Amino acid sequence: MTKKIEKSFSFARERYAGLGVDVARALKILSTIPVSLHCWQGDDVGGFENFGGTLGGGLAVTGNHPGKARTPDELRADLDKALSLIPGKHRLNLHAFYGEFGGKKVDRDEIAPGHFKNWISWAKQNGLGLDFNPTCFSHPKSADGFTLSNADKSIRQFWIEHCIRSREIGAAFGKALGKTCVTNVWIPDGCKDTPADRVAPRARLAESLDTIFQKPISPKFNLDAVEPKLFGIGSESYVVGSHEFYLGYALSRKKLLCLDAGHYHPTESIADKISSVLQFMPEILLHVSRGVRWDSDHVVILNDDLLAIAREIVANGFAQRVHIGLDYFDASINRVAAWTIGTRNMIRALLIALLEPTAQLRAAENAGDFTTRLALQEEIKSLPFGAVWDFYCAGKNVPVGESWLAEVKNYEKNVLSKR
Ligand code: RNT
Ligand code: ZN
Repeated sequence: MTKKIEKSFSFARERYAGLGVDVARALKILSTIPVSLHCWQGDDVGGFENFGGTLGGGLAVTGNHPGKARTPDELRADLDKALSLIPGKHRLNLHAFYGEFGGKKVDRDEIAPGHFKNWISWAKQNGLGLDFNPTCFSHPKSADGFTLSNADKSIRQFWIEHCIRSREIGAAFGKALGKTCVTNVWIPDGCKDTPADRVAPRARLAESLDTIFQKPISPKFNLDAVEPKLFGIGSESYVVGSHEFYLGYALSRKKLLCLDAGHYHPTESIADKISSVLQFMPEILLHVSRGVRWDSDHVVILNDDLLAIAREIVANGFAQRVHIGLDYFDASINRVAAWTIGTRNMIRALLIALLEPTAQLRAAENAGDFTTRLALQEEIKSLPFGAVWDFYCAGKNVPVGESWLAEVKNYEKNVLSKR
C-alpha cells in the first residue's frame, strides 16, 4: 500500500463520515459479498464436450480475439489470472458442458459429479464456491428449438434427465465445498414466428420442471433457480419460459427466480424488480449483464443500470438473499480482461452502494423533503469513492486502478498468444 493511496483514503473516509457513512464498515461488508464469475466468458460458450457441437439456443458470441481457452486447464489458468486481479473471494459458475469427459462421448443425460472432480478440487484450493447450470442448448436434441417443452416425449425425457443430474452435481458441489450451490435452469425454447399454440409448450414445461425438482435436495447444498427471457435470436415471437411463467413457477414451487439484466425490454431495469419479488420469495439469483440493442450479453460496465442493481441490494440489506452472478460473453476483446472489467465493476458498484448515505436520503424522504433527497442523490455522485476503491484493492493485494491491464497484456503475450 503506498502512502498516496492511504492519504487519499483518509481524506475520503473523513468526507464520508461527514455524511454519516462508516467507510470501514462498508469495506467489511463488501468483502463478504461474493460474485459468481461465469466460466463461459473464457471460451465463447464452447464447453468441453467431444462431439463438435456449435453454439445454439440463440446465443451468439461475436469476435475472434486470439487465445481462447481450449481445455479445462487453460480455462482454469485464465480464471486464476482474472481472479488475481479481482479483490475479494468469489465463486465460479459452471455450465454442464464444461465437464471433463476424458476424450469420451458422454451425453448430457449421462453427466455425473465425477466429471467435475477437477473443478471441485480447483475450487477447494482457491477457496471458491461453485454454481451450476444444465446446458440445454448446442446439442442435436435442442436443434428444433424445444427442450423441456418439446412435444416429443423422448426428447423431453432426455432433457429432464440432464436437469436431474445437474441438480445432483450442484448438490455434490455444495457438499464438497461447504458452500451452497445455485443451479440455474435456462432453456432456449421458443419460436421465431407466431405459434398457433402458446399453451401446450408451457404446460409441458411446467410438468417437466416438476419432474426435475421432485427429489428433495437439502437447501444447504443446492438451491434451484429458473431464468425467464423476453426474446432471443430465433425465438423473437414466443419464449416458453417467459417472465410471468417463471415468476409464477418460482413462487408456487418455492424456487429462486433468476433475473437476467439483458432479458427485458430495453428500458426495463431489473433493479426495480428486486424489492418486488423479494416481498414474496426468500431468495433470488441475478445474471448481471448488459443489453445493447439486440444483444443481451455485453460486458458489464459501471452504468446507471448496474449502480441501481447494486444499490437495491445494499440499501435494503438484501445481500444474503440475492445471489449475484454475471452473464455476458465477448470474444472481441481479451477474455481475461472481459472477466476482470465486468467483475471489478460489479464489486465497485456494490462499494458505491455501500457508501451511500442511505439514512439521510430516507430521512429526507420520510420528511417529505424531496428537494433534499434529489440534491443529495446528485451530490453523492461526485464523492471520492475512487480513493476507497483503490484502498480496498490495495488491501486485498490486487492491482490498483488500471495497473491490472499490464498484467493481462503480459499474460496475453506470454500465454494466450502462444495457443
Ligand atoms: C441466455 C441466458 C443464459 C445463458 C447462459 C449461458 O439468454 O441468459 O443464462 O446466457 O446459460
Ligand atoms: Zn442469463
